[in-house]
Amino acid sequence: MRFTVVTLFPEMFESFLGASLLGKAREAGILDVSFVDPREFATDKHRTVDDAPYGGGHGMVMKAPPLLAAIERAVGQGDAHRVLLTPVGAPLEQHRVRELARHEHLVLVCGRYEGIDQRVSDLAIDEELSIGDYVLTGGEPAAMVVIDAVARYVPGVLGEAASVEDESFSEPLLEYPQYTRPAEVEGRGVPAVLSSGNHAAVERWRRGQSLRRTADRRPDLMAARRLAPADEELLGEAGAEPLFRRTYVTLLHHPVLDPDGNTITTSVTNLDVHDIARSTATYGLAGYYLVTPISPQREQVQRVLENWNAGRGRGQGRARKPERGGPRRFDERGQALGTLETASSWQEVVEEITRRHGERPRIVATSARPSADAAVEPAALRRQASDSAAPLLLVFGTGHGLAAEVVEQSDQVLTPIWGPVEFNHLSVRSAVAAILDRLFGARS
Ligand code: 4FD
Repeated sequence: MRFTVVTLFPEMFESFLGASLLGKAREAGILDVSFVDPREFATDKHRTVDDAPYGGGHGMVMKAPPLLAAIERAVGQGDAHRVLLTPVGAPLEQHRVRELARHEHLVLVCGRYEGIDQRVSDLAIDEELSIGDYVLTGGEPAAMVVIDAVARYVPGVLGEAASVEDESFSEPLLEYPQYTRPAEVEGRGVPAVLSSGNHAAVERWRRGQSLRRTADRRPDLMAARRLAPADEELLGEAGAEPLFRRTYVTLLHHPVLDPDGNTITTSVTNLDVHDIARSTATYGLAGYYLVTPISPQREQVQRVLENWNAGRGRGQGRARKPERGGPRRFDERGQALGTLETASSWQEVVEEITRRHGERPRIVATSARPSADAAVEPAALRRQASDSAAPLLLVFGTGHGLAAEVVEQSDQVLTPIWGPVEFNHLSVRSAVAAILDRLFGARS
């Protein structure tokens, strides 16, 4: 495998390429890395490679002619895949790395200054890549990342050929924790199963840990692959429940606000009963509590529940065309409603969850308006809540949102959902779905 790096600073690569596995691979002739410096192709006596941007503004832009000439030299006679490292490129992910490794010759172009003339990319680049959402003073560290990640796929670079795919992101599961001697470090030991000599038990433990880490830290990956029944069992053995299994949604019809900011009680609507139950079931949550102090409305919801549970709605009765998929639809609806319970106050919900888990839930209020106090982003909430074993209660308000007393008694407030415009009037059903998807959904 051959890399040619177009850079003003080839010396930056020296220690990186000399050390460890890459150094050995170069010595063995498995990897070839060479450099072309665009300054060699500058034509004026000062060897200028940058200039002020057309249209004005601060900073300097890399000129096209020396860079184009350098890329042409880097490509040479044969075929090469030309990559520009830039913050506006496509995110580099393992599957892209695997594809890059299929090319015999990669030309990696490193920019400096505030960027490069767009025509370089238009005329002489096959693909723009970014190693992440941050800006570097130059593309060189990004090129090193590409070389390192791609080289792992070159046969002979890693010790055993088998170990390339056997790691994080190949199967979309995070790696399990590793331990080596000594047996005790500052009072912390090693999980006993790893010293048991029972190979099958070790494999089970490792897979359970991988699943658990993925469920907690990267629920987006978990949602993308979904849990097989065997994985469910392993996850159960791997300690505390993953966050989604100890997360509850509650929908309050009291105390909530009217448009003038008065505290009121709203009426239960059928759509909120069914649609939110379907959302909580879709993301595998522990429960959905519908709260209203109006007992006839709780009883009405209970009757709906009993209907489904007693089977009148589950495969017979009101299905218009039961012969065409009716029963299955009813079963799924019944399964969704299985997560639903009613309560007369939100304090009752907190008490019930506390009873079930032996621990008070972390209470997180939601609001469509920016809160005065620091609000927590969904990703930060997921990290914090995953780190503790406590259950999580997400509180949603009907009407014009939760009364101040609910927000005050919550541990945190979640940041509002925004699109790119000022209009912000999601139904509570849509807000629940959007927030659950941010916390527990797959990313495309
Ligand atoms: N996130 C990355 C790559 C390069 C870079 C540069 C245009 C700036 C971050 C072309 C603008 C190159 C990355 C150099 N910063 N800086 O992959």
